[in-house]
Amino acid sequence: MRFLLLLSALGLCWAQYSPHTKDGRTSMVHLFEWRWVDIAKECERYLGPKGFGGVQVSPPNENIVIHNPSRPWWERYQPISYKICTRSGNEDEFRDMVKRCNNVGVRIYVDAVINHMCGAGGGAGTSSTCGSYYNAHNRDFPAVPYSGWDFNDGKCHTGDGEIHNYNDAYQVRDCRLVSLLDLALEKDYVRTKVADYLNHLIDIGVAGFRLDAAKHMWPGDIKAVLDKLHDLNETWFPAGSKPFIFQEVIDLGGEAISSSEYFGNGRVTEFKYGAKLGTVIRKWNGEKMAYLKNWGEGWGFMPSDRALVFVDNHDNQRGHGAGGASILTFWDARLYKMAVGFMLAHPYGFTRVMSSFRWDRNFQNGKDVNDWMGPPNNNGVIKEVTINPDTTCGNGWVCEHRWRQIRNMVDFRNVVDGQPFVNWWDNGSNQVAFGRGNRGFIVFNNDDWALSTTLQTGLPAGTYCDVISGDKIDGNCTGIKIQVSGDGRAHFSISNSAEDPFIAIHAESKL
Ligand code: AAO
Repeated sequence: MRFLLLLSALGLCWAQYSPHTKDGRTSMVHLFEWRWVDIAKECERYLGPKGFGGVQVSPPNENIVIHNPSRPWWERYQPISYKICTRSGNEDEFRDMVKRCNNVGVRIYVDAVINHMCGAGGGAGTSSTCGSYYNAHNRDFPAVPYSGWDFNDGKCHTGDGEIHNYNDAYQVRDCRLVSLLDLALEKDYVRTKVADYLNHLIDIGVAGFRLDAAKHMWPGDIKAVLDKLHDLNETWFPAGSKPFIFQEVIDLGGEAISSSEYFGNGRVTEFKYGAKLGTVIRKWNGEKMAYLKNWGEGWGFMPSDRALVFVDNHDNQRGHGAGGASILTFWDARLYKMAVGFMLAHPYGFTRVMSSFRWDRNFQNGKDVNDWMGPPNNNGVIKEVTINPDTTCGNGWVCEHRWRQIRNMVDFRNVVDGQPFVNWWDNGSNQVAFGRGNRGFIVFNNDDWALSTTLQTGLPAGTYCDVISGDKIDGNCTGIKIQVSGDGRAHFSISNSAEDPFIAIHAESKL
C-alpha cells in the first residue's frame, strides 16, 4: 500500500483512470459515425473553444461491409483487420485529426473492438472497408493475421457456440456474442496483435480507449493486453502517461458478471446511471427528482472515480444493449436536456455527452424496425457534417453537443470542477436545486406546477446570466437574469411550461 502511495505521489502510478484532459476540461463527447475530417474541424471550430475535453470516435479499424440491410451502423463492430481504414476515413485523415484535436487541447478516445472479429455468418471474400480478404467460415483473417487457432470455439460449451445465459460467466466470456467470432485473448499471440493495434493508435497520439464488449473478455486477459501498451505520445502528454481505459460492462445487477471485477483495469461504464435518471425524469415507477439528493454511490452505483457516465449511448438510444424504454434521447428533447443538465452539474463520474444522427424511426409492435440505419450518407458514403447559420448541424446530424443548454452545461462542469455538492433543496416532489461550492448553482422544475422560491445559492452577490435560457454576451444576458444578494440567496421562478424548466448560473456567467 505504501509502495502504491509512493508511486502515485511520484506520478508513476497507472493513470488508466485519468482521461488526460487539458486543464480543467471535464467531459467527452461521442461523435458517433463522424468522418475524421469533420472531427478535426469540429475540434478547432467548436470543441476546443467551448471547453470539451475529448472525443470518443467510432471504431477506426477495417470492418465488414454489409449490404443487407444496407450499410448498418453496426457493421463497424465487426472487425476484419486492424488497418485504419473505414467509412470515417483513412490513416492519413485519422492522423491529421488526432494532431489537430490535440493541438487545440481536445483528446481522442478510440472505440476498440478487440473481443471479436466479424459474425460467423459473414461469409468469405473482400466485402470489407479496405478490401482485405477474410473467410468467416474458416475463421481466417490474413490481414491481421488470425486463423482458426486464435478463436475460442473449443472453449465454449454451449453446443452452438453462442451466449445463451448471462448468469454463466464462462459463457459470457468464452462463447460468441450475437455470433461474433470470439478471439482467444488467453493466447499471447492474440494479445500481441491486439496490443500492436492499440500501440499504433497510441503512437499516433490518442489518449485512451473504450473497450467494446469488455464484459465478454476475462479481466485478466484485458490486463495482459494493457500491460503491453506504450505510454502516451510525449508530443502532447507528460512522460509516463498511461492510456485512459473505460470498459463497456453492462451491469444492471442480477447477472453473473459485475462491474467491480474490471476496476483494476480502468474505469467502467455505469449503465444504471442513464436507466435510473431516465426513470426519474420521466416520473415512472413513482420516482421523483427529490430522491436524487443522494444520487451516485447512494443509488448503488460504482465508486465515482471508477465510473464513466452518460444519459444515453449509441446502443440504448435505439433499443440495442441495455437500459430499456426509460432511456432519454434527443427524440425527447425537453426531458433529455434536463437529464443531461443534471448529469453535467452533478459531481459523480466522468461524463460523456452523446452526439447522434437522425434516422427514420419506425416502431412496429413496440420495436423500431429501422434501428440498424447508418449515418447520413450518399450511396453509402458518409455525409459531411455541415453547420447552419444558427450554429446547429445540417445533413441529418443532430449535434446535441451544440445545443445551447448542453454546451453551456459542459462549460458549467468545467467552472465548478473540484467543488463540493452543496445547498441541496427540494420540495419533496420534482422541484430540486443544488450548488457546487461557491462556483455554481442549478434549479429544476419537473413538477406540473410553477416554481417560485428563494434559495441559498452559495454564490457571491451579483447579477448572473442563466446559461440555459441564454448566454452571457458582451457583458449582457441574452436570457434570464438572477440576482444573488449579499447573503447568497436568490429568487427563482420557473414555469412548468417553460421551454426548458431549469436555470443554471455559475462564477463565469456573472455580469
Ligand atoms: C449484428 C446483428 C446480429 C448478428 C451480428 C453478427 O444485429 O443479429 O448476429 O451482427 O452478424 C452492435 C449491434 C449488434 C450487431 C453488432 C455487430 O448492437 O446488433 O450485431 O454490433 O455488428 C450486449 C453486450 C454489449 C453490446 C450489446 C449490444 O454485452 O457489449 O449487447 N454492446 C457493444 C457495442 C454494440 C456492438 C457490440 C458490443 C458488439 O456497444 O454496438 O453491437 O461489438 C443483457 C446483457 C448485456 C447485453 C444485452 C443485449 O442486457 O446484460 O450485456 O449487451 O443483454 O444483448 C435488461 C437487462 C440487461 C439486459 C437487457 C437486454 O435491461 O437488465 O442486463 O435487458 O436484454
